[in-house]
Amino acid sequence: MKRHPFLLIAATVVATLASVHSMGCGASRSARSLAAEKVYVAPGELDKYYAFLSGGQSGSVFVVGVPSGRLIREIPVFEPRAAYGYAMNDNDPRRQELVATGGVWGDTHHPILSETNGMPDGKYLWINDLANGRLARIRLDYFEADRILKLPNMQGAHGIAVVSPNTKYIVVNGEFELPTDGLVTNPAPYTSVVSFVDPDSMQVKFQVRVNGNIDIADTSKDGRYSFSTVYNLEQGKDMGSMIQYDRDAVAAIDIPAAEKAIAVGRGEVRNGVPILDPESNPGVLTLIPVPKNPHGINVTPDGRYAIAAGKLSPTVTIIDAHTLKIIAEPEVGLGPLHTTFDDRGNAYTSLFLDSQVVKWNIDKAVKGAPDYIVDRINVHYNIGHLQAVGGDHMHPAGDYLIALNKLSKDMYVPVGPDLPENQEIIDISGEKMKLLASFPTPPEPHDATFMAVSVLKPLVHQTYTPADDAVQAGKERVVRTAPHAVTVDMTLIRSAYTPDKLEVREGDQVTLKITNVETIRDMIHGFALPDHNLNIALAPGYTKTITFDAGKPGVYWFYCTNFCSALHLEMRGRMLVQPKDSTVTLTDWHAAANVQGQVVAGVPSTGAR
Ligand code: K7E
Ligand code: CUA
Ligand code: CA
Repeated sequence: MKRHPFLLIAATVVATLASVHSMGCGASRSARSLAAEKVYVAPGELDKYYAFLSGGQSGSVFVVGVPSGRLIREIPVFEPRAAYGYAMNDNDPRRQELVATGGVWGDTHHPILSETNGMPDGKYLWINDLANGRLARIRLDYFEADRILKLPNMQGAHGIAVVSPNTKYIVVNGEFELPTDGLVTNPAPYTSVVSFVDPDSMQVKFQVRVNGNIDIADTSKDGRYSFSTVYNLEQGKDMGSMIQYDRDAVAAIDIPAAEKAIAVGRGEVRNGVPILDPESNPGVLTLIPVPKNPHGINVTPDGRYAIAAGKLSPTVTIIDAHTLKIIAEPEVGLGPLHTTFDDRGNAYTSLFLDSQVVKWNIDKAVKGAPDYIVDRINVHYNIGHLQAVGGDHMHPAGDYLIALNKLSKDMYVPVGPDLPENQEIIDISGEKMKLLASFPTPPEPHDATFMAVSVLKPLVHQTYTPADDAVQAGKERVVRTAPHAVTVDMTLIRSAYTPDKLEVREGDQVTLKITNVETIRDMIHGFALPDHNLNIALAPGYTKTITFDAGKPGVYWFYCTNFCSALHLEMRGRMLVQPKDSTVTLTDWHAAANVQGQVVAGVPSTGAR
């Protein structure tokens, strides 16, 4: 049979295409399923690690499961939130302090975990607020911030680090320099301080003055030194003058030497905190020269080296963490920002300009061997921090690494002019790095740290222990305590408010104390009040107190915001606000009386005022 030449060509092309197609797709499909298998966590199964990611300008901390990349919880810290918000309680003095020290918003960059023997012990997580110079502590048994500290004598709390191996202090770097006496008119060069904060009392024990903006922090594994990168040794007040010198520094503070000087009263007390001036206290501060405007500083898990990232220089500087001598300055690529580690002597450095993670062998780099670069992998796109599981602790796991990328470009469906940030999970268990999966986050995680789920699982609480002043079931009441003040003690349990009716008058200040008296885990109830800027939620055992203005006359339904039972929609109650000049008699409300169906004697109208 004679074949038409065109058909023959067409058939060949189709066959070729088919074979190419099936080959390409087959190969990528098996690579994909291999990758998928490493990050797939079946429904009902648990992740192996928590990753705590800073939330940047969101002011929060994101808790992500690894390897799945699932967002498990957002911990609101410098951010008001109905449930779990920091001190979301009007009569909590921490609330007023928060507002007075910069407001309820913040810019979180560096999550760090409390350590015992150089490993996370599951007690606390700290996070900085760069914007307002604050440090927050999160209790990991509740996943809630319990203390926020405003740091005196400094502005811009940037790098923070736990003093290893047993969390002696939290080191906080003051990034933005200030006049030493705090006076605007002082013409002297501005300086800054590194703060040493007690982890339990959350008090600043002492500060050490350092010239030049102090950026990122880490500590030696033996508790001896804190290391901070300094990018403005010039003490310039504008960008041009901050990049004059060829070399800036890593500031190494000898912690025992500083403690000794403080103990003999060598600190100058300012705002209640002693500040050590290194010039009159030799031995406290060593400045190690590194290429200009460095960024990250990371100590190797074995405690031998501190590695400073060049940022403007394509190198990292390897410093001996005991002698403080520079050992080597290997080239790694363009825009090195941060470094993390595996359990096999390798370092992984993020390259912002190259959009890569570079893996390099520390011993080889130290010895000057030419083949110290092990591997490079592209990330998407423009990575800032990176963290390997345990890379910031003494025993890294060497399995997963998260790349925290600033730009996602076309990785996700478009969501307006701004796109989510892109975090990528990379398998570092082999010689070559393998990109496994990516997940988006709201802007903007700067850094991450990991903890094994097995450490925290037995420590996490199921319910709150009720506070001493919790409202008890049967003791609910509505009482007029002053001519224009009403106190309400309320309880919540599936699925009702007690009391479910509040009578007040225009111009009243209402102080509402609510306790969720549920005793089973996870049974949250909400209390949202229309047109009163009031939206709170309470976990079992929790009590919150809110004071608010009764507002305009009318009927307002408060309702539960958390689906709690088949009668969740019916979980509602009324606040009746009578006009100022109303002659209606308001009634006090008492639980016991209510149960007996008696009317409690009315309180006279306060219309005449
Ligand atoms: Cu590099 Cu604030 Cu840690 Cu951002 S900082 S990237
Ligand atoms: Cu309580 Cu819904
Ligand atoms: Ca500089």
